[in-house]
Amino acid sequence: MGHIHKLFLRLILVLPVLLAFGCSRIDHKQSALDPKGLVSQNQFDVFMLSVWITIFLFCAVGGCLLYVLWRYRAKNAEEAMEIPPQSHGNSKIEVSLIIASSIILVILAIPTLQGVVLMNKVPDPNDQETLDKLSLDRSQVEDAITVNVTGKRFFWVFEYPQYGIVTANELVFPASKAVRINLRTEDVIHSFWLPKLAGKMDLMPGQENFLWFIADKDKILDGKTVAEAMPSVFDGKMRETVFAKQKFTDEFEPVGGLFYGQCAEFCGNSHAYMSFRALAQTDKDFDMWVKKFQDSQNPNLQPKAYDPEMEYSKGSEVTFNDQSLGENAQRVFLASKNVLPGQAPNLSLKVWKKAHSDDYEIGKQLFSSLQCVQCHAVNRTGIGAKGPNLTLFGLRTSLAAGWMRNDPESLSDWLKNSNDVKFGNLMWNGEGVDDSHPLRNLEDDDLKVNQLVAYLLEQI
Ligand code: HEC
Ligand SMILES: [Cu+2]
Repeated sequence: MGHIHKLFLRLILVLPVLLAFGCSRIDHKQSALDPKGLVSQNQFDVFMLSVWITIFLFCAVGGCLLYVLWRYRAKNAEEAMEIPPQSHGNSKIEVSLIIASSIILVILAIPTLQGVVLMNKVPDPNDQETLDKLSLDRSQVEDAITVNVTGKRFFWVFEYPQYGIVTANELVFPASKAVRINLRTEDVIHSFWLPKLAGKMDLMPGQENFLWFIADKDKILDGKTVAEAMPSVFDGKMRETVFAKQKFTDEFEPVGGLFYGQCAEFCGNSHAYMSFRALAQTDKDFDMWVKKFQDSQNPNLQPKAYDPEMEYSKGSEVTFNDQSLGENAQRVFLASKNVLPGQAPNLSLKVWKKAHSDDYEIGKQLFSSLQCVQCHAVNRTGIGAKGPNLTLFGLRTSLAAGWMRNDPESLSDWLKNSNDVKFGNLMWNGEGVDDSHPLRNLEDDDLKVNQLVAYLLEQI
C-alpha cells in the first residue's frame, strides 16, 4: 500500500474519534441526552431504543456485506473475469426482510405512540393505574400548576393564571409538581425547547399548543442539600448562588435546579439570543415566590399617599414629597416606629426613614420620564405590554431573555446600547423608536444609567 493510502486510512480511522471529542459532554446545559424529568426521560428512552436498533441494523447489514466481500472474493485473475451466478429476486429472502423490517417498525411504534399519549396530557389524578406505572403520587398531578407561555420577538412571557401573576424569561416552578405549559405566540412561529425537562414544541400563530413536564427531584438534588441544589428564588438566594458559582460562559449548570431553555425556531435577527431559564423550587419556596409576586402586583398593596389623619404602625410605607429629590418629587417613606396622626414624613423626625436609596427614587422617576413605561410593566399585571414585565426584576439571574447575567455591569451595557448587546432586539428597534427616543440617548449618561440600574435591581 502506498504512503498516501496508509495516511488516508489512518485519517479515516481517527475521524470518528475527533468528531466524538468535538461534541460537548452529554450533561451540557442544553442537552437532550441528560433528562431530569419524567417526560424528557421518556423521550430519551424512545430515542435510545431507536439508536440501539439502528446500531444493530448497521452492524448486521455491514457484517453481511463484509462477509460476502471476503467469502466470495476472486481468488485469482481468471475468477475475477467470470460473472458469478446472478440470484436476485429470491422471494423467501425478500419476504422475510419485509417481515423483519415491519417487526422493527412495530417495536419502534409502540413506545413512540405511548410517548405521544404521555406528552399530550398530565395524567388524570384518578387514574391510579397510570400513576403507579409512572411512579407518580396523586398529589403531584392533582396540584399541577399551569403556565401560559407567550413567545414574542425575542423574549418570553410567563403568566400563572392560577395565581394571577406575570413574569418574563424565568419560569419558576415547584420541583415536585407537574407543570402544564400552554404555548401561544403574538407574532411569528417560535419553539419552546427545555431539553432537560420537557422536550420541544412549536408556538403557532392562532393556535394553542401544549406540553407538560415534571422534574425529578432526586436527580436535581443529586446528593446535595436543598440549599445547594435548589436555592430559593424569592429571597435572592438563587441569584446569589448562581452568580457565585458561574461565569456567564459556563457550559454547565452551577446548581441542579437551574435549567436552560431556548427558542428553537428561527424567528428573526435576535433569535439565537431568545433563551429562557426554568428554576426549580421546593413547594414552600415556590409558595413564597408566588406570594411575593402577588403582593408586588397587587395595586391595593402599593404604598399610598401619606394621610395626616391616620396612625401608622411600624413597617408601614407611604409616599410623600421629598424636595431633596427634585421639585414635586415623591419618595416612599417607611415607618420605623408606630407613627401618630399628624407626624408627616420627615427624615429629621426619626420615626420615618427612606424605604429605598435616592438613586432608586430618581431611577423610578426616570423610568416614567424616559418612557420606559411605554413598553414595560412593573408591579402590575400586564401581558399586553411590548416589553418584558419587570416585577421583582432584581431577583432574576438573567437579562434580555436569558442571554446575559443580570448584574449592574451587564444591565448598564444593556441600557446604554441594547442593540450592541442583542442585535435586532425590539427595545432598540421597536415600533416608534428612533434616534430621538430617550432610550437611544443614554450611551454617555452614566448618571441616569446608574439610577435606572439602582431602580431595576432594587426590585426585590
Ligand atoms: C419600544 C418599547 C420599549 C421601550 C420604550 C423600552 N423597552 Fe426595555 N425592552 C423592550 C423589549 C421588547 C425588551 C426585550 C428585549 C429582548 O430581550 O429581546 C426589553 C428588555 C428590557 C430589559 C430586560 C428585561 C428582561 O426580562 O430581561 C430591561 C431591564 C429593560 N428593557 C429596561 C428598559 C428601560 C430602563 C427603558 C427606558 C429607558 C426601556 N426598557 C424602554 C421594549 C422597550
Ligand atoms: Cu426564535
